[in-house]
Amino acid sequence: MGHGKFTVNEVEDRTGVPAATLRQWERRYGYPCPERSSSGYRLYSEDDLRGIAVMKDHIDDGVPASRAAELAQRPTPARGEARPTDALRNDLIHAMLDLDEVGADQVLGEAYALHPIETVLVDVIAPTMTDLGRRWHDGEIPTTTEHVASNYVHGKLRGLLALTGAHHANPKVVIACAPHDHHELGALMLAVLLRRNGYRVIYVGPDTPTDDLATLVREHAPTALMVSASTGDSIRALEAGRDALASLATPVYYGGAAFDADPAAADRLGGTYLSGNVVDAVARFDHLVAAGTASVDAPAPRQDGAS
Ligand code: B12
Repeated sequence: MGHGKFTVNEVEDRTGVPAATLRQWERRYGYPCPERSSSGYRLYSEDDLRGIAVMKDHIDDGVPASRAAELAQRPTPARGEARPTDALRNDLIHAMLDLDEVGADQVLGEAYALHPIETVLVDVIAPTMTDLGRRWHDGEIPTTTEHVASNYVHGKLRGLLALTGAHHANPKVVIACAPHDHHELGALMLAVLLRRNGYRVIYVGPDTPTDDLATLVREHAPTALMVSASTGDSIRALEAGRDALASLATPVYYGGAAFDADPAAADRLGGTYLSGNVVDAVARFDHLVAAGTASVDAPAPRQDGAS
């Protein structure tokens, strides 16, 4: 809004964007769309000036001009005002529907700047994937869109995991997905959050045979084994290999969408169901470790930070 008072040449002087480019943007992207004087000259407002500067910055950063034009037209949040997570999630979903990784990076950048990582994982990224999964299931989006989004999120979570580094002296936790289960994003979130809480994480990853997992756990004697399962088939695969994990001295915790739908399956497997979302699950696990009940053996004392 605001009254137009700058001619195209004045805008060029102030923003460094050539007059010809401004007219081209207007023609192609409908932005900026200045008022016209009675004789037909373009008159840009203060808001236009701000928006043009924003659009130029985005383009300089490699954002496609059409997307930059959209971003330039958004109302700027007041300083220090955190946009709520549902708005960020909506933006992330739309960036993914557009296969726009640059746009997604911007949303996540804003999210990390304004909210704790825990909140970003559980309230922005996880529900984005669930929403895309629903759209895929309903035939609204092709498999390729879901794949682009999964791979994008996978890369981001791997990056976070690498950034959180490995700890050496703290209690060790092994994390793996059920046999044949390629749904890895929840397990990665769990790994990131446990590391942030000071645990040493051995991240095994997707599709892990139970016999091999049991061997690894016997050799490394972690404080806990955590297993993620996303489908009913995965629970059946775990049940088929029940003895390998049920006979371990190490306590086994089960989680993931399949256990959220059928928590009793964890009991049938001789393990413990850890509550639904990863943040609550890690908090509960912390509590068990502090109380000395997470492991049959007394856990190593907790130390804060890396050693
Ligand atoms: C991404 C995705 C994939 C990707 C996974 C990529 C990857 N690298 O992880 C790929 C393409 C591989 C895939 C494949 C398939 N998928 Co899929 N997929 C999904 C999708 C869209 C999102 C899953 C996801 O990442 N969610 C985000 C994570 C963060 O959330 P979450 O898993 O719920 O985990 C949360 C908690 O449970 C917790 N958590 C997770 N693990 C653990 C573990 C512990 C110990 C704890 C404490 C907590 C915890 O943390 C998370 C955050 O709080 C879902 C849709 C949906 N509704 O979820 C379908 C979905 C899970 N897939 C489904 C299906 C059917 C398949 C396929 C069979 C499709 C096919 N026909 O090929 C294959 C099976 C492949 C296999 N053998 O595993 C179905 C499962 C139905 C069912 N209940 O059996 C779903 C629900 C889609 C649907 N509506 O039909 N999929």
